[in-house]
Amino acid sequence: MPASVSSRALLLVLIVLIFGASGLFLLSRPVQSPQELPKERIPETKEIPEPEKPAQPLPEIIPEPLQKMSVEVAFPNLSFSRMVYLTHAGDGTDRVFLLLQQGIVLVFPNKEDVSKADVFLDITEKVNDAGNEEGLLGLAFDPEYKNNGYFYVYYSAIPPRRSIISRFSVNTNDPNKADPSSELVIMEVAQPYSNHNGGNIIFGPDKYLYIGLGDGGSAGDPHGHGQNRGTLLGSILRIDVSSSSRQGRYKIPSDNPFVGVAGTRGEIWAYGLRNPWRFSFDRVTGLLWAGDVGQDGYEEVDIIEKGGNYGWNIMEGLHCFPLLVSNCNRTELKLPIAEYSHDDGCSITGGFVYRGSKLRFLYDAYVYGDYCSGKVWALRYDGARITEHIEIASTTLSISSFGEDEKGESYILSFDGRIYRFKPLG
Ligand SMILES: [Ca+2]
Repeated sequence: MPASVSSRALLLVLIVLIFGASGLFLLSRPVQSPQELPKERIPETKEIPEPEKPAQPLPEIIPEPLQKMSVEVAFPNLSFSRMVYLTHAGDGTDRVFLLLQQGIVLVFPNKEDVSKADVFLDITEKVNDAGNEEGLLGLAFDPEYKNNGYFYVYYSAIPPRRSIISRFSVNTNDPNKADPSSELVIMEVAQPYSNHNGGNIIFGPDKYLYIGLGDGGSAGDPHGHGQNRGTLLGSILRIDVSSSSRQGRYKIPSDNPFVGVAGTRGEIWAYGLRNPWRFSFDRVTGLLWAGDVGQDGYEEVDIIEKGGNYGWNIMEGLHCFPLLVSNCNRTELKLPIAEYSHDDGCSITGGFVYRGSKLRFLYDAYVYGDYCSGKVWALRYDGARITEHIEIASTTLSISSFGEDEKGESYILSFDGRIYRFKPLG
């Protein structure tokens, strides 16, 4: 009967389609399962953090397994000393903005063969970069930059020794020039020592400005700033600069965790940090990822949550501090999602969750590296646990920072004076 023959044929086609497809699917499955990864690189996840506000819905993209890569120079005609950050204005122009520690912001078009960069801002006269960790350290463009021309910088100054967060404006006649006379100081924070200045500033998906401050420096946090919520040091702050003026330089969002709590500073979003050197929001999930620099033995990756105590100086990574101490009170502490020992480096440089389009096998992965060893790792996190985690590149670079362009492509800044990007092997 024609009807029955046609149903059987249809069934056969369906079977071939289903099994054929799943066969292909099996072939394209990741070769490396999480069980095969080194155990010490997959610490237990203690808690599932709630993102503050997802930036956009999760796209339906199945990332390819993480792969080893090499690096190559991204802009062969450009070279600058002590580059410490790379970012974009978020205004649709796809320009690259580059920070030089001495106090200069450069701007150039995002083209591989670009031959020169323009000076966007030069505040070297204001900046103290005498210490290795001092200088112009942070740059963030206002979420409304396209309309208001505001951007923010973080720099070190003397005397007295302090960190300054300021707003500047773009020159209304030239988009590649800022107006150096437009400075509005938003915040000043006294610094007892030259090291552990933090220096990262970024806007969250909530349009508030997040500011990273180290513990004030020296070694071992001699003044206990990390655990002291009465000081801004050793913390990531969250402030509202949307109506900043000479009268009211910033506001404290009313939903900050310690607003109204006696003996605390309302600006604090999270604390117990030693020197958060680079943190970033995942463009898709809204999670805040940080690299927190360790002291004697361990470097850590944290997912920063509202009100979280990240442990310093009770703990260094997943270990009691000092490291000879075998017991410490871990109650209420947020432990790192990952750590590595000083066998693999000496100072973490936190990066980004890769959301670009050029490297499918890196999509959805948090990338971080080490300043001393030049190693770069990537991990994937499903909201509850790490599902993949490998060393993706072994370089000879002194990685001062990672950077991200407007399209979400990643860059590596090295103190050899070059800007690098990842290059697939083979
Ligand atoms: Ca910690």
